[in-house]
Amino acid sequence: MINLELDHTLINNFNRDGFIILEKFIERDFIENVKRKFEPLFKGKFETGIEPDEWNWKFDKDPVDVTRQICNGWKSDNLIKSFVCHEIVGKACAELMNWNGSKLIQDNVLWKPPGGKTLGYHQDAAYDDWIIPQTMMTCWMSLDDTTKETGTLEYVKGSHKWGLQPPKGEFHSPEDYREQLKIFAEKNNKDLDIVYVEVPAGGVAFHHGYMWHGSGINTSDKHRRAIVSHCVPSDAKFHPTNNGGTAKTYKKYKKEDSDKLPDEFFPLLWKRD
Ligand SMILES: O=C(O)CCC(=O)C(=O)O
Repeated sequence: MINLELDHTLINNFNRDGFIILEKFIERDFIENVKRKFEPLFKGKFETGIEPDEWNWKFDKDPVDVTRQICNGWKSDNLIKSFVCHEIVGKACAELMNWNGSKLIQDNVLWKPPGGKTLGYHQDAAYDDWIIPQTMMTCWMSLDDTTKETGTLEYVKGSHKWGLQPPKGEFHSPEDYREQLKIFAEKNNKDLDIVYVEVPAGGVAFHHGYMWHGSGINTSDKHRRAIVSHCVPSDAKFHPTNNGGTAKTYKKYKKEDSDKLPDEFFPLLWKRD
């Protein structure tokens, strides 16, 4: 992974727009190896013998034209782990958000085949009301060249300053993937400045947990794959009572006598000292 020096310009751009996009992050040599992991993973062949926490698409079972997603592939595959849990990812997330450190709250292994359907617009932090503070920072690493036609990730510039809304609408394959965004924008009188993340394979985008984002249909004849790290501050804690969003899947890792996020389930990626 290419070391990332965050200068003032990048940090200022992040604060202004809610995201930064860089063309080079994963070295070309590694990309094919990571992509080769996708098929066995979605076929349920897990190198470590551990199932991921979410696995929403199975070969020969589910429709071919949807976006395939695994959450916490790091538990099942060591190469995926070496990227999504990399300290460079944790450091960049912490520095952009001005945190003292970062933990991985969840990863995604995403595969949008040709014709693959949409992912609805959402804000990542909306799904983690079960932690304090309710925040998030995402590092999205692309394994393929992306363009608007491949149904790439898209952002609404500056929308990280619009506050946090509870999650609404379909996440997987909604007919109109911008529906919730449009409802919110109309109600709150917001203009939409949409930016498509168009990067070569190995490129990266970092976004704030309040950023409105989603992705359209892959109308190209190319596969689009990405691995994603969703981070929270290293000192984040379980919320005592909130159980919304993804709590059903992840709050089970809370130990009875502690409100800390255990390192064995939420790995520490980087800490300031
Ligand atoms: O790659 C995509 O289409 C969406 C990714 C996403 O929602 C995220 O990384 O938070």
